[in-house]
Amino acid sequence: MNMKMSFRWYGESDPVSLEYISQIPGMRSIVSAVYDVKPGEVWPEESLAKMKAQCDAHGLVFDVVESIPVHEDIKLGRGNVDELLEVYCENVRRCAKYGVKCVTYNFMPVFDWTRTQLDKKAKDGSTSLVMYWDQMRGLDPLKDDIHLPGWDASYTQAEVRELITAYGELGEEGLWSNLETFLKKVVPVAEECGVRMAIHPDDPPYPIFGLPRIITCEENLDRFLKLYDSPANSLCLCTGSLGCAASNDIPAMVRKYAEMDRIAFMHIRNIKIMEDGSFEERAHLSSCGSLDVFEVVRALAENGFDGYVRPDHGRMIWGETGKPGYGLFDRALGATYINGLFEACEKVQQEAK
Ligand code: DNO
Repeated sequence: MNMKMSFRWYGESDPVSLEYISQIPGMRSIVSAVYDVKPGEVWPEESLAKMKAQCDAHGLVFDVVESIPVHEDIKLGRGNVDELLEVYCENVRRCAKYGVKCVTYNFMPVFDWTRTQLDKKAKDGSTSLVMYWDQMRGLDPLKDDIHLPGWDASYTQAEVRELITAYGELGEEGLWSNLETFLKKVVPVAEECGVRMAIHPDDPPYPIFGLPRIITCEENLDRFLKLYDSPANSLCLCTGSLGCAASNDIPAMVRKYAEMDRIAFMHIRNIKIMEDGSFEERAHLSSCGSLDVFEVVRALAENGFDGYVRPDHGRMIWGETGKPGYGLFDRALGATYINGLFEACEKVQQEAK
């Protein structure tokens, strides 16, 4: 298989061990980061060296970083942007020095992904992450104290309000322009050191609380890729994030960007879109959700995709407890399913030759 199967690992504090990860059939790469350093600070080389050594010891390759977070001031284009961009570039160089080939990041204002519940119980007793509009409606971050699960708890409510107001004033075009500044500075450095930068789409791919969201749909992904035309400026195509908007045809998007060789990293998971636009994270299998995972893999396989793939969020099953979305069991099932789809697609392709 050309693609490189990978697994996210949160470091030593992760209840899932590297030993267990290495026991998943076909597992090759570890996706991780230095998680104990704030955005805007340089990552200690010792941390990267240690991560590499730990992975090596288990026959795994530490070659994907998720994420080097982008400081809010870079996204907002204020404060010490030049200095912050310099630190960002230095972190890319340091990752490369320890063997990293792909760096994931996102350009979402203030918050990363948005969900209303992280342990919604399904009929079979498994739990997963969900976003229900009836739990969101009526919340106003400028007035209410909002603590949605998974949101950065290090901000005070006053700071959150200030940021939300600043992004409101910046608007989508302002965010695009700051993204362009970021790319023009960071991508040349990535090119120099053999790293592919992979932007993660907005999750979900529409505005939340009026915050601008730009990495959301085909038109905007096209615009993004044109801002800097290089394989080092690529996508982390997350099926579950983009897939929450029914207007995104995920297999078609995967096919298009794989043909262009602009996908560095695939996050593969399935979601079920509900009638009112709410969504639930589901098992990876196509029949469990709204996405055709077979068509996604076929589009990759037919284009000889040789980037990284990871089974994204899994449900909590078989009594496992741990970091929501990031348990061992369901993600291992996801990896095995995805491996099976690749094997089948590639064999059929070979036979057709
Ligand atoms: C959620 C992840 C995201 C992702 C970042 C990338 O589980 O897919 O948090 O890591 O958006 O910067």
